[in-house]
Amino acid sequence: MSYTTDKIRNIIFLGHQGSGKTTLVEQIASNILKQPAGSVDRKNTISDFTPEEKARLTSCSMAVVSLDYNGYRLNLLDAPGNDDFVADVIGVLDFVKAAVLVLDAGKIEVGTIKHFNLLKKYGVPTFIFVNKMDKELVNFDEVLEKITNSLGKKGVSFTYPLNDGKHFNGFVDVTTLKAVKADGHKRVPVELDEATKAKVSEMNNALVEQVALTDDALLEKFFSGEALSAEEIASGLKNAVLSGEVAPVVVGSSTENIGVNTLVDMMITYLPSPAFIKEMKGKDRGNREVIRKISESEPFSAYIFKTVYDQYKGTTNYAFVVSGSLELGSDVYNAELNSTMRASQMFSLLGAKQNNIQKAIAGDIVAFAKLDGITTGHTLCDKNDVVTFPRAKYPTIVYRRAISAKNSRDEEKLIQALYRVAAEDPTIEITRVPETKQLLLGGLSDSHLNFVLDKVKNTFGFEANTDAPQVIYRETVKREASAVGRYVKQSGGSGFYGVVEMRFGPSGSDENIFTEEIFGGTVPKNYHPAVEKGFFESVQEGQLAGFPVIGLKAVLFDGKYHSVDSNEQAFRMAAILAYREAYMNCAPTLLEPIMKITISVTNEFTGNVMNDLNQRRARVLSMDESGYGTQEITALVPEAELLDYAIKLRVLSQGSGSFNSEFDSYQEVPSNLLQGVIAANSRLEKDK
Ligand SMILES: Nc1nc2c(ncn2[C@@H]2O[C@H](COP(=O)(O)OP(=O)(O)O)[C@@H](O)[C@H]2O)c(=O)[nH]1
Ligand SMILES: [Mg+2]
Repeated sequence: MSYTTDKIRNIIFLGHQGSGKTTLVEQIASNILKQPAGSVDRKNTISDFTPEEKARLTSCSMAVVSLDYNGYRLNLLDAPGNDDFVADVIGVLDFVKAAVLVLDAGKIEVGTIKHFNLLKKYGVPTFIFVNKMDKELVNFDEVLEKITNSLGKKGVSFTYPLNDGKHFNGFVDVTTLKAVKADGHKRVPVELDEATKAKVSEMNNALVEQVALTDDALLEKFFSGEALSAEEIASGLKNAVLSGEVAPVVVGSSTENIGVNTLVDMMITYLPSPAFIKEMKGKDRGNREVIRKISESEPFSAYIFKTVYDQYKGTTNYAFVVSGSLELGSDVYNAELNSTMRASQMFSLLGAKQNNIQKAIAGDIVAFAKLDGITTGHTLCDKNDVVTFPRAKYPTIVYRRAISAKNSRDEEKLIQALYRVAAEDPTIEITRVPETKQLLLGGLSDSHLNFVLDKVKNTFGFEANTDAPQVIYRETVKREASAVGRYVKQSGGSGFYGVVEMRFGPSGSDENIFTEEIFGGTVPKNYHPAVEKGFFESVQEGQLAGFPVIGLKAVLFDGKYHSVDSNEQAFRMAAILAYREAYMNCAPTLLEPIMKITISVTNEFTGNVMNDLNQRRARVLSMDESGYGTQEITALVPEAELLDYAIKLRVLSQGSGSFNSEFDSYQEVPSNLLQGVIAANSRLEKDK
């Protein structure tokens, strides 16, 4: 089917895990494709197709389900509700500006609030689908009140249930006052009883008033008692939805297939085409700003928002076509890799199923296979009209574990497999720490890392052990001390002769400094660099616990040399000996890394979080209201107290909290903890 950009709807389905997003998308696809709907529990949905999803009975990765319906192209993005996989969501919110927030029978859960705040932050016009209306004891009026209380005043009812709870069998469209009822597989119109009619007429009036409020001329018409035309109401509602003033609330049941078709029709009417974002800004070869309109008449460009690796299919890249169009078999260019490649395999997606396409146009979501080196965050463009779009801003890595292979022979292969899996997820990071030689796997939480390790095991068959990462302390000194270093060996052959007197003490900053105050050439100038070299080699390892030393100043102030046996090697060694001799007299101590963390948590849990911070030696810097019902706390906390924080914060805040952290400074380990830290972390014995 051919379609134009204005007929495309890219819609992301969000909401707490288990609210029914996958089931809803499945039902929409089933209605449109006229095929039976799969079920999450029977592991046969279009969206949840990976082995990890089938094992967990929940989405772990965002699936794209592209459907043709009444001349429209629907690209439905079934997002995972779990926070561990938020990268998939963040990755598209710069350009997907239409969403359906799915609620489980009107429960407003933590994940739902988080997603709602995210949609607000990114300015995404949103529908609220009150799913599972068939469940017992659901009372829609209470649901509406909860929506108002927890999500702000935006929720406006576009449909109203005929019966609540297990008698739920139909609904009224508040915009048209038409009602439908389920009769087996059929959906039949019904007449409203007087009470319901009165109720929904009132709601309709409120809706029309909302519309009138968006426009002065309409408001005048409304208050003078004149009826607004159907077109005025529809376009007024659309504007209110697009501006974010109104989030339409629609009721239904995905499993009973009630309200699903109405949702689809309303999404098409009220949610925008990709052209809503008008343009995307990028950079050209010379780093100058380039603007691409979401239009077929611009040069081709596309942004890769997701990369998936499959043992059999290889790597697939999911792309949002920002501008222009692309014929199958054309060349595409990537500026970061400076490479041109052929788009030889291009698909539309139905979950795991890839349907070959001949052409992709601005605003559409498509997939490419066999694009060498291309991965999430890359831009594809026309070689003659280069553009690179900025990457999505992903959350920072907050949880790390040291990884080693269960079977040490597999170490190299395990690492390669980890890199493969990590390439799919911008919130997974692999680093080798030079100081400890540990291989660290970083991500968003314990369960997030376990997911990655599970996947490595399922896909490649390698198992890993995990361990706590080591904090990298530093050493420094608090007072001055001097020492003599003598390196003298004169028995037989060419000898060694170097004697230095050096003073060591605090440098006044984090830097190590070497100076000299030699009078009368007791150590000739040409040997000073060797002394300096010996000093800088020494500070790689402190004598207290074996950590690198910072903030140490060394002054070479006296010494002796021998006209035949002195050489650079002798003076280098003499400096090392002087350092070793003096170090423990300089009142050495340990410095620990202090992180600056920013925590976001819903109001009700701030007390928990603050109490816990106190026990982590934190210094709270600020606490501010941020977003609807959430607080932002910033604090300085020793890294050693944060190793498990990603897990603990979830517990403390019932999943509502998140945080990010960055290195701030080094600070002295408190004296009451010093001996314990040295005992637990000393590298001196191990290394010798
Ligand atoms: N009773 C009822 N159960 C539903 C409905 N929609 C989904 N479910 C069930 O809720 C569970 C979670 O659904 P799923 O689609 O995986 O939720 P997701 O995590 O939001 O994708 C599954 O067991 C579904 O069968 C509904 O409308 N009514
Ligand atoms: Mg799901």
